[in-house]
Amino acid sequence: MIEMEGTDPVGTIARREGGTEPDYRRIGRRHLQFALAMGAWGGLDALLLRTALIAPELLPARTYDALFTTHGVTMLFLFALPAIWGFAYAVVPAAVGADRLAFARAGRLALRLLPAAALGIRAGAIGRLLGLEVAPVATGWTFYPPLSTRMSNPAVDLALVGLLAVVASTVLTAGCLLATVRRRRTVRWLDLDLFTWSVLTAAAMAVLSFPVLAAAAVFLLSDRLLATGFFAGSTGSPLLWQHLFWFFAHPLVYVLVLPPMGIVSHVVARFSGRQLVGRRTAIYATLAIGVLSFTVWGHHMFATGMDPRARIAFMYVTLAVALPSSIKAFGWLATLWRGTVRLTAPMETSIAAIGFFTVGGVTGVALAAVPLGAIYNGTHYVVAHFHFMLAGFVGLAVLAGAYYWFPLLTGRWYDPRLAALHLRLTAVGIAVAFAALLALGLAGLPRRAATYPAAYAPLHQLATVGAALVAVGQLLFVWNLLRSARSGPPAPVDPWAADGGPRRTTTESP
Ligand code: HEM
Ligand SMILES: [Cu+2]
Repeated sequence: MIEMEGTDPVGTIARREGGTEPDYRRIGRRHLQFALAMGAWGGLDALLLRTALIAPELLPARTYDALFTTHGVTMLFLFALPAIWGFAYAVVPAAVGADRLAFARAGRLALRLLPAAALGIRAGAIGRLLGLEVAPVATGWTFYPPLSTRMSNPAVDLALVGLLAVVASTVLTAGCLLATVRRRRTVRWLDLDLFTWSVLTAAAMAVLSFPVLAAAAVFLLSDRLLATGFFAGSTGSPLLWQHLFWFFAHPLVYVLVLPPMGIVSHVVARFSGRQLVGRRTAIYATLAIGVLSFTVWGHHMFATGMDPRARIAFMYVTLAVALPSSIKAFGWLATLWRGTVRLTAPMETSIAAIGFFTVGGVTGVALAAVPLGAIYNGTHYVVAHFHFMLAGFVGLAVLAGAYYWFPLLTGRWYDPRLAALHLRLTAVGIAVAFAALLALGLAGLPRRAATYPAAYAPLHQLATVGAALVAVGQLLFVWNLLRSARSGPPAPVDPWAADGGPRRTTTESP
């Protein structure tokens, strides 16, 4: 039996022994490299969007629509999701005491499907780069009919096929991870660490929700190519798409949020020098979030004229999800409270992530209230809310994971001063960019629009400054990692032992 106290179950990634790398580690590392490249591409989209918003003459409005579509789809499916699965592959098998993956073939196939997914999803842009005249996908990441059934360009079909590849890859990965824990686990269930629990919950949710996206995408493709009438025509129901889509997409949000919660839980406990306060409760809260997320999809549809009684029901279950989520946040704060805090790069990043989680949560609860949600759903308020969660919390937690596991994966240290600067630029940039959008939304400015009345210009300019800070920060991050992977100082086997941590100066002797 593994004794949890004092040891670090997820801080023991197997090292490369004599040049051979375990399958799970390699698949994880490749997922992470893919996510990094795609995050850069989706980030470039975001920069172009922000530029277009302060200099509308640079880009046609139609291009704005295309950019927010590919930005959203890329960030969610090609950056955040692969990054999370990447950490899961690299870390979970060792954390549960398994020496290899069950169904390793599924894992390898999942990895191979990712480039195919990227090709499909980004076919419009790739076609353009090759000089082809393809009209881009400009449906928004939600692909709502009738827009998505009427847009006749093949880029939409290819993007849907790309989404099918994402579904296949995700379901294979989820199955592979679940089977590995189920079959090869040597640690008792309740002794499993919180990161592993959150990955297991996310994997189970993915298995139950992603196939619904696959079905919806196949129906949509068939409406587009075979003129069937699921969502289009006199028999079709655009609302059916919304139900199917959000039945999938709300759980998706928690598939993206739970493992980052696990990373933050782990990092906060590790660098507070103690166990997470309320560890057991946090495990149950994770499972509760997983179950409840399947009941709340209607809160994305308050504005569709649904039966008011249904709206109220969706409102209450949504508010109920806030409870286990706040349990998590209070657990982190209580752990920090009397802990012996060590402000390493992953710790600082996690603390910033907790801050954004709080803002994202509070702005979200306000949206769950039917009257407010109905008003603000179509404004920049929503963009600010979900970016506080996705960029502020998920994004920063992924960075915290990168800073935590980098020395374990590469055996080398990064430069901690550059990391500190990177974190500050990123956190300040995100706060500025999305506080400005929150204000724009409260002033009633609709989202998904390239043009707006001149009075809103100063806040839009401020948001672009914030985005630029984030961009500069990420350049530092990538440079730091690339350089350190080659020539960083060697890291010990347990890099985060109490007396460890990267040295601030290279001349200091241990
Ligand atoms: C700090 C970096 C980021 C900036 C500056 C940024 C900027 C933007 C902008 C300007 C929009 C269009 C808003 C509109 O007109 O409605 C947008 C939409 C979106 N973003 Fe981001 N974003 C960032 C990071 C992220 C991340 C990390 C994710 C996900 C993990 C993400 C997911 C989305 C989604 C899903 C949409 C909605 C697309 C749609 O309406 O179809 N973003 N973002
Ligand atoms: Cu939702």
